[in-house]
Amino acid sequence: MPEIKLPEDFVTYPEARKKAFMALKALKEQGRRVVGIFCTYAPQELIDAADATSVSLCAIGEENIPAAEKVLPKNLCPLIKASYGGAVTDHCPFFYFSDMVLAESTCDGKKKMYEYLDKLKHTHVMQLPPGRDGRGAQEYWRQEVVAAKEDIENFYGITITEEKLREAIKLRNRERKAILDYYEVGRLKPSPISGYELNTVITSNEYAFDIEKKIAFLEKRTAELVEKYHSEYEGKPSRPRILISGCPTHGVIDKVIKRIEELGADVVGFENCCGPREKKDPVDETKDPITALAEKYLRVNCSVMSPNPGRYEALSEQIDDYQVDGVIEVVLMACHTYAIESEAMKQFVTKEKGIPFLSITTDYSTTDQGQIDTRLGAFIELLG
Ligand code: BJ8
Repeated sequence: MPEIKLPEDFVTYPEARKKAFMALKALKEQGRRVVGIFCTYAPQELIDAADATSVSLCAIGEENIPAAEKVLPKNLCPLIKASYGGAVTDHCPFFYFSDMVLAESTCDGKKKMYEYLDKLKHTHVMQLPPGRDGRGAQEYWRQEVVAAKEDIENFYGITITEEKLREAIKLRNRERKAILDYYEVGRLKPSPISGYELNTVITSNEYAFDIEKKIAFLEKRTAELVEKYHSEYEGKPSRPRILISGCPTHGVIDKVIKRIEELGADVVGFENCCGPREKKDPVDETKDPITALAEKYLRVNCSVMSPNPGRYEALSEQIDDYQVDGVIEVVLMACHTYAIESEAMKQFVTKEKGIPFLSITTDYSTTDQGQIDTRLGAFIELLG
């Protein structure tokens, strides 16, 4: 079985979460404010500017699902069930330590789940417009950013100043740049980085609460990888290069991402929320901060937006820039918005971009691993 290229000090996602739990506990003991988030639409700068730590809440783990199914329907996306299950059972230490949750009305399942979550802990739901280009959408969403800011202020009895917002925007833009540079190592051919590492590190980094340290870590690792490319990989043959698209993959890293690489291909990029989706797009530092945040976060290319033209543009650019040989789309079971976009994505990738496309629908269980391996194996063989 081909070996996956990993750094010596590689930390798996479960290990990173365990470490983060201790770090967050220490922060709480020092009296730090903590706000939980779930989604890429969450304007983290609002939380930073409130002198609070934002933490990604657990949305993975098959063990979290049975408790959720006591309240939520079984035929719901595993990410939503694991989010609620982790919270209601206290299996998610980050939810336990959060003072409140900043959420958004993305898909129907998530927004209805938040009604139950709010009974456990104050959950502010920002109401997204159904499409980013609809009449009044921008101004409506700007008002939602204002409302979220005011709710955080009222909750903590503080004022979020413009100066604090500007500082937060600058810091998060530097973080975005460091993350983007790290992702873009995947453009090198042959890739010196494993997609398994990319997915793990970026997802684990959501638990690195010191942003300056996170930036320094990513800059160092990016420099090491570029150096490694020139000394070990440049000019050598490449394995088939895969781009991942669709739903977030942090709940299926081992089941899908790692398996693709064990079966002989390189995952070189992600066109999903585990990838550079929002990192490529900094917040405009010259504008009024609330307007700039509203504009930036409404540009996230998620299938909950209708229409969602940005996803085609992002896919097209990434296929070219990362010299991709095939796209594998991961759709979480019962995720209607990504499932519906799937046929259009297939047509776009195969007809417009002229490369093969495979869509896999799965959940967090391991019962379909054999079937997934068979499909991945056949696809990779097709790519040669
Ligand atoms: S911005 S992708 S993180 S919503 S997979 S819960 S859409 S039924 S996770 Fe997502 Fe924000 Fe979009 Fe990104 Fe619903 Fe689909 Fe489940 Fe989903």
